[in-house]
Amino acid sequence: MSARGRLVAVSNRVGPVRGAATAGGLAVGLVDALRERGGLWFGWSGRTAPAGRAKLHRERAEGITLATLDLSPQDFENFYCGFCNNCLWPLMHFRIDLMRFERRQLESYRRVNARFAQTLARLLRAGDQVWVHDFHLIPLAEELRRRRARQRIGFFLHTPFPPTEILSTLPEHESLVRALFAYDLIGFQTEQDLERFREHVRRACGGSARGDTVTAFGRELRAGAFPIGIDVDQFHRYAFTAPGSREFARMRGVLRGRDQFIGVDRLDYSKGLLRRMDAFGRYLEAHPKAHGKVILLQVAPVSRGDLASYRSFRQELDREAARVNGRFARFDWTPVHYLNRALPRRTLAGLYRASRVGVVTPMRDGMNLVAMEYVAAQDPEDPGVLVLSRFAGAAQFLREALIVNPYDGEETAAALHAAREMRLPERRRRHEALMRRLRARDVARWRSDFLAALAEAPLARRSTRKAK
Ligand code: ADQ
Repeated sequence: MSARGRLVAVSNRVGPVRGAATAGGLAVGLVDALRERGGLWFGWSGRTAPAGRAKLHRERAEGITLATLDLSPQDFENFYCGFCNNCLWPLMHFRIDLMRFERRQLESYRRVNARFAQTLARLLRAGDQVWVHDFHLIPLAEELRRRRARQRIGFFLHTPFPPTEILSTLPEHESLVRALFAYDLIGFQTEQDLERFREHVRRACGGSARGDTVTAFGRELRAGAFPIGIDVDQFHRYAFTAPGSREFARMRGVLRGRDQFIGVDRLDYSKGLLRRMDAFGRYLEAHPKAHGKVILLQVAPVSRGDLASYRSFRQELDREAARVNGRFARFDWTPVHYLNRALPRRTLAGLYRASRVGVVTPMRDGMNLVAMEYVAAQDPEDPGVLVLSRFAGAAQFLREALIVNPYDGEETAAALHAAREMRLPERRRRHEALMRRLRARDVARWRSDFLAALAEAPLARRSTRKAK
């Protein structure tokens, strides 16, 4: 491990380090590795400051150095809200109907990446291993190379990689894909994403792909699938202690013997929330006997609330939840319970465990950790059932879930019914198999596989490469 030198992680949002395990997401995946290797974590501070006054914030926590930069209010608008969330995010999720391209936003994207690279280049040491995360920072390696960074640099894409016809709708997509070739290794969530990248390189860039080596623009890199996972034992532990807690007793109390379906998602159009509400309505329509006996708890913390498209999506979802409730509610029963709040992970684990069915039905998702958390939180003696969209990366691995096409409301409604009715032996059989899959691909394996592949990525090509 020490032969690999220091680990430098770069992501749009940095931290938290303390309590990373309770924050979830990327932090869980990175903090252990950073701690082990006395690492540096670099990215946006989450704050804005006038252009001239943005400074580098540095702090140390648990042996990790955090270094963050502010964004100017203009870059927050154009880089973060604009190019990242209004252009690349919908593009990566195949939603070109929602994609908004503005040249000034692309310029801001390039400017922020260049500024990040300029600062980071000064913090790097020879022998560092640099791991860049997600679509916000695609041009970072190219900018670092321009500043003579010779370290190994890897990139991991947390979202799906879109098909070539979709990617090609992005003006200037060539420069974005070319920028990927400044990395030594790029990682995708699934084999499908990897294959779409290889296909794009062959068809749109005149390049070639052989084995894990991909060549284009006179450069060569390694590309692979590194499916992310969760910390299975930690989540299982949280859920295991939940039944003894007062909070859990309260959850049970609220349910009063009813069966709970649970959805937990950032409030984002990619997560399939509208169609999920509709499918739940169809389920109630088809099964009057379930009235009064089931509820759908949807936990959906507001995300990217600065964007008008997200605000209007929220209103639409409010209406859809109200429509289902208006149609089916009785004075003593409200079928849809809807929370716009982030919850502590222990509470989430308890909620998963108290739920008979986990409903994870994104229209498109890189992986989806909620699906995994739901499974890990179940009581092995009496587990609930996962209903999972085939368009989540997780569906490639969690084969024993009930896999649905979220565009098909009737199929999803039927799966909700089948999940609720499933007998104990089948639930146990499926749950055992799913747990084996989770353990085989947990977050520690994701991290170590990626970093081992990065350490092995050939050095030779860098000496011949000339960054453009
Ligand atoms: P996300 O789109 O954020 O991640 P997901 O993988 O489901 O989607 O991760 C969300 C995380 O946030 C989970 O750990 C979940 O527990 C947590 N969370 C959600 N709602 C919460 C709430 N109300 N309170 C507290 N925590 C909540 C992106 C990609 C995914 C990919 C991940 C990791 O879009 O496809 O799986 O990165 O690579």
